[in-house]
Amino acid sequence: MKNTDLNFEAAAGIFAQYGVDVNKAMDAAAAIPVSVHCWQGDDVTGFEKGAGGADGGIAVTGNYPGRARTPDELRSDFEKAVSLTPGVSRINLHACYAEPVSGRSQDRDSISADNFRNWIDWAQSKGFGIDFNPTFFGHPKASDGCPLTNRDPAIRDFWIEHGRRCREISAEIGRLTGSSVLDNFWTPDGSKDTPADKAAPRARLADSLDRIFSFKKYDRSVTVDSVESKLFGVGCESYTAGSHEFYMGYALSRNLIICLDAGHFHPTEVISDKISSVLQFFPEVALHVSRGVRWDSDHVVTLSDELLAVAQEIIWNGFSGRVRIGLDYFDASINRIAAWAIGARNMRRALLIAALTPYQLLRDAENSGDYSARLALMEEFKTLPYGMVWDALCERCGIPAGKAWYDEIRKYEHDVLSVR
Ligand code: RNT
Ligand code: ZN
Repeated sequence: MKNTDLNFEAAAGIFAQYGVDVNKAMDAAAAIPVSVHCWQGDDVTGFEKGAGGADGGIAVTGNYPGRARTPDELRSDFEKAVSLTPGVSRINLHACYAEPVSGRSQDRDSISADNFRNWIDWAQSKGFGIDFNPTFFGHPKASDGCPLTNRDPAIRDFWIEHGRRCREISAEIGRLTGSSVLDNFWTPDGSKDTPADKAAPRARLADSLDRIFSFKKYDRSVTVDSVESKLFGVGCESYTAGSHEFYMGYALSRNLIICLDAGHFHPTEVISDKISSVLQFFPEVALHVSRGVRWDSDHVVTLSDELLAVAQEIIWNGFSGRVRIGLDYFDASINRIAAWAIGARNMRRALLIAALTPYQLLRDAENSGDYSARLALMEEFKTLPYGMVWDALCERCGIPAGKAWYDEIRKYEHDVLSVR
């Protein structure tokens, strides 16, 4: 037997002593869809003429060589990253990744599913479900960072039409793929300095959103709209119209769902703790799994306590069917495909660790009021041989165990990225 098989047998025996079926845990962790964002591969640039780029409070730093410059390059890079990530992946598209139809680019208020035909055909041929996002930034009509709260009704109308079109596109993709599309709305609307009026922009935001969401209703099995709150961003440090309270109230009253981004709260606040709260009142919740370092910096997701806590909340509570997991980070200071794969692998690794943890024993201790045992077991379980099972999961998915996956990144960098 090879080493990884021996390790797996040994690990399976240890988990079995705690009543954990390793194979069941692997299957459960691998089956949960993780929506991988397309925008790590090209620094949130997109492919429109005369528009593009991260602004409105988000920023990509770094200039590592090899950025994807075309849709085909981005698709090929995405495939590479996902091929090194075990489990079911989806692709999360942004409207700014529209492609021209018959050589003509459409502005954001006139795009349709036709602009995503290549993405849809490609995703279907690879078996990726698709999620979608309107793009309310990186555009001349959003240069003041206030698309949906703008005082100019013509600017608002433009973006309302964009939002409506993105909902139509999401519904069309959902119908074509047979897989429900999460259509996530994040808008930068806010202010660098202290506003004299915080209420009026929020009233305009609610009105703009109402005009977008009342326009048509779609079945949940086709598409679901989510709204993503935020506390602050670069250049909008003092105020964000779409705060958490705004969107909790908005989504509940309009029958939408909310999206919790790990970088969008006060730095000591964690999204893991919010999942079981919002799921008391919403049928589903969406996540943007990210990593803020001092600010909403969207660093690559690492295997942190918070990532493990997110995975535990999903798996230990049986919430996997109610949480739409998405990734949201962008780092251009390292190999972008490595960044993509490191974060996506960590999300999956955290799900596997959560599924392997003998949490029933923790809950038994808790339910019998034995908090000493609960703490003792929690600490013991932190060092169970999860890595050996992870290696086995990678091998079952055709990915080399251990650090050997990284050789593929090196090879791709040499063969493909370095000649761009
Ligand atoms: C911005 C939000 C948003 C974006 C993407 C590109 O702070 O997190 O989700 O990162 O839409
Ligand atoms: Zn986000």
